[in-house]
Amino acid sequence: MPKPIYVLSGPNLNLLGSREPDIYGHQTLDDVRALCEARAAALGHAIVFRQSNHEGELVDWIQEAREAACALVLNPAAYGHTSIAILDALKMLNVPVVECHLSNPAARESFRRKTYVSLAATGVVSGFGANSYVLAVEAAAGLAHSS
Ligand code: CA2
Repeated sequence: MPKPIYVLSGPNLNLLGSREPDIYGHQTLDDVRALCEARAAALGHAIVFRQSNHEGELVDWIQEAREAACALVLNPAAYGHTSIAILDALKMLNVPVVECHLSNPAARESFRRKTYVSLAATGVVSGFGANSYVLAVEAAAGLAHSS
């Protein structure tokens, strides 16, 4: 079994499914976890799936992924638009990074159009609701195999 794919989610995503379903869908983060686990297992991978509302905790987990993960899927949520600390942590990572968003930030308010995370990501999946995570896990597994 290869090292797991880390799937990390940022602030407020613990409340997914409880509001703004027109933008983010009706599925909860537990639903997303189940979808990711199933897709990863079909591809021969385990996942480590975590969410935090705290920037420093996300930085700690990204640092942990340096040794423990074969690839990282990250939905940084609002921290993607603000956090140079997360960008710096990602730059120290030696495994592929797939940035993931439920919505399509490029089609929303102007302040969502820039994400610092994109500067360190191998690629970005956005706009497909919960399926963005599944597609990102697929991409991460493919990148892990080829790296
Ligand atoms: O589309 C995404 O996945 C975002 O990363 C979600 C962030 C937003 O700041 C980014 O621009 C795009 C917001 C997450 C809010 O979490 C929710 C909590 C409850 C219900 C829905 C979303």
